[in-house]
Amino acid sequence: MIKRNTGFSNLTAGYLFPEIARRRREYAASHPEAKIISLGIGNTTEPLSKHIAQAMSDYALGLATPEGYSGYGDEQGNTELRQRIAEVFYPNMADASEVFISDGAKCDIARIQTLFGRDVKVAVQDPAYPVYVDGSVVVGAAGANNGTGYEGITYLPCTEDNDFFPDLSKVEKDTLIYFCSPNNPTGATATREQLQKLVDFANANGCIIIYDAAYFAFIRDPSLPKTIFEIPGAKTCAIEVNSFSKPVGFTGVRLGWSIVPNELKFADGSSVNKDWNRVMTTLFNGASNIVQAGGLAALDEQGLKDMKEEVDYYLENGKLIKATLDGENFKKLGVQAYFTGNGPYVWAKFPGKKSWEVFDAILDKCHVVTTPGSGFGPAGESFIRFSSFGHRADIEEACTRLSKLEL
Ligand code: PGU
Repeated sequence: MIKRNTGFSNLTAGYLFPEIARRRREYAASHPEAKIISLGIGNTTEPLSKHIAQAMSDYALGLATPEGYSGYGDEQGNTELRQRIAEVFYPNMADASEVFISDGAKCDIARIQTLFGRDVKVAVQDPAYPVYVDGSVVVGAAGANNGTGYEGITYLPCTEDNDFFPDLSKVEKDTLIYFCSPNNPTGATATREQLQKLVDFANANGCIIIYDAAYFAFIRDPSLPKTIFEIPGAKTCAIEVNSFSKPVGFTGVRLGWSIVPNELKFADGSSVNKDWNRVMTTLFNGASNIVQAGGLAALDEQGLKDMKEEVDYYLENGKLIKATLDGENFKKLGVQAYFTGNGPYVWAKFPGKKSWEVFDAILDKCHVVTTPGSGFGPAGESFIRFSSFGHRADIEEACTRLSKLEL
């Protein structure tokens, strides 16, 4: 018989979000009267921009004509879209040969793990988006969980004590560092100075940063960098993964991109961009051409305007949630809530409580689904993540219910 990939036996729990969905289903089955509202998974809820939908519809209809039909495209993506992404988001920072179009940031993170293989050392912010750690375990770059975390992973606590920016001195030389800003789940958005520190550290220590900028479109403070490539030195030490999911509601449509600089090298001097090109051409067959037409529409004048409006809507939701968590009721509970206004998540500490315990209490008493902070790593214990993705009326209703929460 074929042996199981030890990476899977090393994983200690199921993936976080299906586990939350399972608990929600179970609760709903035993409480059919409950009108459950989700502030859990960061899933977009507002309709697509008509402009973008029209572009995809036109492209799809064109496929039904002899002139408009096309089959496989370039695996790295439509040249025009690669150019447009470089121009719009990375002026003087990256060119089209460094842009790779994909079916989303999560899928790129998984493929990046095949790029570095099982022998790489890994460091993550703690708490962090679970895919960095779970994916590393699956490919064997991390071992078993010893109760405080997976062997081979350096956890870098990001807490209120360090203003949610990690102490890099714990990172060994030649480590792959996952860094997410605006951060999921804490919402912390790194400043120029902080990112310069990170880049300088990586360059000095042979590290490569996997910079997840999936929430870049939420940054409203003009002093904060939207891409790691705004930082001098980043091109010799960083890869950026990014996505249309949150900016234009493509969570179901699926479209993302990565930037792998031509200057970035492995220890033997070989090009990371060339190997990434090999991964993308060999293990991926290109993003849907219909969806790429939508991506192009998202980056023209109208598309960019629609993007801003859509993100503003969610940011407004975030403010409502933050105001609720700052209210009298939560003060009594000793809750401290963090919301930067530059990301979609509100991160709240419930002192003395376990995250899953608070999750269950909020589900049971308010019929609101949240995400337990401990699901993002050991330093997330006692925290709850509130997502600001939702229809305004649902957010308002959830806030009304939350403001009466008793624990
Ligand atoms: N990167 C970060 C930091 C994310 O939070 C998410 C989604 C992604 C990437 C995924 O981007 P795609 O381009 O759509 O693949 N995080 C959500 C959804 C959960 C999930 O498993 O992706 C969340 O609630 O954290």
